[in-house]
Amino acid sequence: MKIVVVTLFPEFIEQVLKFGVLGRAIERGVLSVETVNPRLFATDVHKTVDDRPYGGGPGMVLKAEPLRRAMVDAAQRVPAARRIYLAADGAPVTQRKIAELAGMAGLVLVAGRYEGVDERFVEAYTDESMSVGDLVLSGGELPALTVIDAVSRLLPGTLGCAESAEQESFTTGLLDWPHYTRPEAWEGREVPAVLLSGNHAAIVRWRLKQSLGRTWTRRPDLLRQRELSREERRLLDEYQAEQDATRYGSGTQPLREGET
Ligand code: 9WO
Repeated sequence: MKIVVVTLFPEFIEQVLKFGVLGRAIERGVLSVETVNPRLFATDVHKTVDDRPYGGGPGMVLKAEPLRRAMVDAAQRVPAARRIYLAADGAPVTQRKIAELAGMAGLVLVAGRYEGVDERFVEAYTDESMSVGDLVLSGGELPALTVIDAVSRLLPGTLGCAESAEQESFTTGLLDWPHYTRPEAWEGREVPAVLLSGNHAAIVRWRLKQSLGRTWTRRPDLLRQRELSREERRLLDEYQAEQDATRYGSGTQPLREGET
């Protein structure tokens, strides 16, 4: 798969591509990532890519023409690519969306800067806008790298079978289970005994229960989107009952202000 990033800071993108899973995917030829800098397509002597916003207000806006020329160049490098603008007000990116993108021939990711880009470019030269979270950053490069990283993990050949993406959070529709490694005791905290038992079936069951419980506690919205099997429902009931017992049975209910 080829991804081209339209960015004023190519080095920003290129540095991150050297590391970890992303670097390995590129080394293995599973993924290629290129950058196109709109500044190279600015026609004036000062290489101007931004200008003041019509209607006044703070900040500057990226001009449509240098972006258009950069997009034309990018599209020639990866024909039939999905063209995505990374914006705080874009559609939220989900793992399901990432899986859809991973099945495409190529992507062009546009990373904005300043206060944004001329809307006419977004309308005419991108297919969709995407957000990686309800937050405003200094630019679209980190969101673009987030999308690239998540997509790369789903490309065949990136992860070994041991690192399979199937069991990852969100891929199962649930949050991940807790992880532990040596030593068995650390600062008075023990590794759950089941993980030391060697009983694989019990370990699988415990992990599923923890994933269900964590999703219920931290992201009930995800749980509402997911059908539970009879066994999953039973495990979650067990988890919830244990939580209640911990909360009310052992007298460790934290004192609220003013209580004695
Ligand atoms: C800059 C600015 C300066 C003065 C007054 C208001 C301002 N708003 C912004 C602004 O929102 N800049 C954005 C920076 C313009 C588009 C690229 N930038 C960006 C993308 N920030 N955060 C994202 C982003 C993208 C995807 N998912 C989450 C956040």
